[in-house]
Parts: sequence; C-alpha cells; structure tokens
Amino acid sequence: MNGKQYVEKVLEEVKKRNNGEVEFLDAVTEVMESLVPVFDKNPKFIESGILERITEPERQIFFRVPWVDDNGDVKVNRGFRIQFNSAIGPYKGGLRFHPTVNQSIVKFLGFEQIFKNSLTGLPIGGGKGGSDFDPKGKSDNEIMRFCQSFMAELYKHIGSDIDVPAGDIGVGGREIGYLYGYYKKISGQNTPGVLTGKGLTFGGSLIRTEATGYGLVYFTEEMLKANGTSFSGKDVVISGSGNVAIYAHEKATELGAKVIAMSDSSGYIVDLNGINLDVIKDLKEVKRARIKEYVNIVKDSKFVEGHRGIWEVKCDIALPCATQGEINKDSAEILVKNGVVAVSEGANMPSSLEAIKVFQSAGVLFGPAKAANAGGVACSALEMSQNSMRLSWTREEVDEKLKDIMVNIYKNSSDAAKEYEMEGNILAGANIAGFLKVAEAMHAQGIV
Ligand code: NDP
Ligand code: 2IT
Repeated sequence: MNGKQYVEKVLEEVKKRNNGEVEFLDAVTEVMESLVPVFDKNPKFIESGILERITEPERQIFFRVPWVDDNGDVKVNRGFRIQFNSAIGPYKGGLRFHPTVNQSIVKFLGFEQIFKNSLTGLPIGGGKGGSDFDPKGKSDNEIMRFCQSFMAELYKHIGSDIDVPAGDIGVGGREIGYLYGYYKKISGQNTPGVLTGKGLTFGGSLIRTEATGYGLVYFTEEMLKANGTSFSGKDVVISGSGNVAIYAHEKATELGAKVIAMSDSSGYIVDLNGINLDVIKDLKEVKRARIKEYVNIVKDSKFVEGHRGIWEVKCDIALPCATQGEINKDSAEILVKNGVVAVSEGANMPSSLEAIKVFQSAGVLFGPAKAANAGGVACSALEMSQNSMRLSWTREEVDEKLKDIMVNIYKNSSDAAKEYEMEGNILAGANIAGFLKVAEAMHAQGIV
C-alpha cells in the first residue's frame, strides 16, 4: 500500500466512525492530506498503524456538571476531557467554556493539540476539554460554583504527570484560580504543575498571559522576514478581543504595525488611527464589556454589527484570533481581492479548508494555527518546568525562550516543507514536522 492509498483508507474509516463530527473530520482531513509523502518515505508507520491509532483518542471523559445559580435554580452542563495522545508526554491542552462546545469541537481541538505540542519541541502530549457552560453574564460566585463542580469530577483524571489543563475561550486567570483552589482542596495535594495559566502568586509563569498573542506575532514576523518583509508599517486586522487578540495587538504594534479593526461575537470596530489597546484592555479584561462601547470612548471610530464583516476591512496582514470557522471561502476571497499579504492564525482552525486553498493559490503567506498559535501551550510547558524546579524565571528569560521556540517552529515547518518538496507550504510543513516526532515515539513504544 502506498501513502495515498493508506491515507484514503484510514480517512474513510475515520469518517465512518465519527460520522457528523464536522470540525473533527475537517481537522483530520487537513493533517492527513499533508502526510501522503511521509508514508511513502516511512512504510514502517503504515505497518505499525500510526494513523489508525493517532486518530482515535486514548480516552474520552464526559461528565455531568450540576451547579446552583444565584436565584437558587439548579443548572446542568456537560463536561468533557479528551486525552488524545500521550506518546511524547502528559496530555496537555486547554479547557473551553462556551455554549457551542460539543464532542466534535473538543476532539478537533485535542487532535490539533497533538501536533502543535510536538512542534514546540517540549515533552507534552495532546488533550483538550471544556463545557457547554456560557460564562457570559454570570456573577463571580456563579463562575466559582461552576468551576468547583467541574473540578469535582475532573480532578480524578488529571495530575502534573498525567494530564495538565489550562485556559482557552471563556477560561482565563479567574477560572484557573477557582479550578486550582478546588483541586487543591479535594485532592489534598499542592502540586501547581497540574494546571497552567495560574496567577503569579501561586505558581504561574510570567508571560503566560501574553504568550499566545506574542508568539503569534513572533512566528508571523519570522514568516514575513523569510519573504523579505515585516510588520513594520503594515495595517493589521485582528478578529476577537480576548486573550489572544489583545496580546497579538500589543506585539504587532510594538513591531511598528497599526491595528485598525478588532471584534467580538456581536460585531467589529474600525479605527483607522490605530485601535487604542488601553481602552480595549479596560473594556475586555476589567469590565468584561462589549466591544461596541469603544466608539463611545474613542472618536472617529465606528462599530459594525455582525462579526464576519471584519474581513472586508482592507489590510496587509490578517490575524484571526476569535474562533473556528470564522473565515470562509467568501471572506478569504475578499481578503485576497483587497491585497492581503499574510494570514496567520491565532485561533484554532479559523479558516475553512476552502479558505486555505484560496490563500494558497493566491500566494498569500499562510501561518497555520498549530504552528502560529503554539506560543501559549509552549509557555504553559515552561510554567510546568518552573513548577517542577520550584523556581521562577524572569519576564525576559521566558520571553526569550518563547521567541526561540516560535522561530524554531517556523524553521522546522519551513524545512520540512522543503524536504518533502512543498517549499513555502508552511501548513504541510507544520503537519509533517509535528507528526514525525509523535509517530517516531508511537512506533518505538509498540502497539499501545
Ligand atoms: P477569549 O475567551 O479570551 O476570547 C475569545 C474572543 O473570541 C472574544 O472576543 C469572543 O467574543 C470571540 N469569539 C468567541 N467565539 C466567537 C464566535 N463564535 N464568533 C465570534 N467571535 C467569537 O479566548 P482566547 O483569546 O483565549 O481564544 C481565542 C482563540 O485562540 C480560540 O480559537 C482558542 O482556541 C485559541 N487559542 C487560545 C490560546 C490561549 O492560550 N488562550 C492558545 C492557542 C489558541 P465574545 O466575547 O463576544 O464571545
Ligand atoms: O489551544 C491551545 O493551545 C490552548 N488553548 C493553550 C493550551 C495550554 O495548555 O496552554
């Protein structure tokens, strides 16, 4: 069986077994299509059934999360943790609290995480979790009670050498604090390495908050440099206005770019003078307000309802940092028509498979999520190292390590693309480089 036949055969089985899980199947298809030449060159991976095994989670945990709201009403949400692959280290990946969370979403995120974590060069396996709980409009006490109920089940399955969750959409420093406090109480263990993204007073790492956004910009700058350009003087559009978007704005601005549009799920703002990040931080990090309030504070800015329209704002660089599926084929065509030079993904799977094809055939530089947004989990792994050593590195030390990791991810992805005769295709290169390390580890460990 050659590489193409093997990939087609396994893809067929995966589609049958995971029927209807659109996001998961998209993520698997994207990775597997890049791997055909890898199997032609390494038939041993076919013999040891790497694809059949890597596409099936090692363990999936679904659980009830009951909690009581401020009115005394009982609410029930569903909790998920997918322990996808432990070949190169403990399961590692975030928790997402958002009403859209379901089995397919958690599985696509966990699957992506396997390759992303491998690309960081650090010893972390792939996992992901979350709940269909909606944190919007909830009081701090409701958030705390929910986090405690969620952890009351999750704690049985995690540990600093087993599975190490962190944040994602709807889970930030506040939630990680509540989750950690309750873990400690019911497990009786003070092992900070069980969660990352912790507060700085109880084992958190400097730069973890900034890491995904900063890392995205470090990676993208490297991609731009390799193509004779840079962020300097560029107009940038960033979707979202959460953790990733805010720190992508901060670093892109530091490198001389101007961020002219940002969004939340209600709509987007445009400020051609450059969006004032202090205002955004105050609205989003402190007040947990909606982005449309920006226009009441900063004159000459505008708000447009609906989040998809943001891609109609003419820009040189687009950084999707909100959620999956936010750039479809039509949006991609508009970006290309308006002369976009680079699209680099802060969110996980923000571009549809069709949108990616539009960028690639137009020669747009494309930074795929699993490479471009790996800075967050990389810094989480640095947090785990500091926790193990019971030491903390300075801001400068962590930032330097983060930058090196992102530069290496670009280099390894670019080199792998070249080696497999797809020069310039960073998507294929990232899939191949991420896969090879995990596949070697799985092969060496036998059929488990
Ligand atoms: P946050 O919860 O901090 O922010 C999410 C942002 O995206 C908000 O502005 C939110 O708007 C917007 N958003 C969420 N869902 C939708 C939707 N369905 N339509 C439009 N806008 C939406 O999350 P993060 O910044 O942490 O995560 C953003 C993306 O980055 C996700 O894809 C995540 O998986 C990915 N990521 C995060 C990492 C991390 O370390 N945090 C690491 C790597 C990737 P609203 O407030 O209106 O919901
Ligand atoms: O998608 C991601 O990489 C994250 N949400 C970060 C995971 C982590 O463990 O820091």
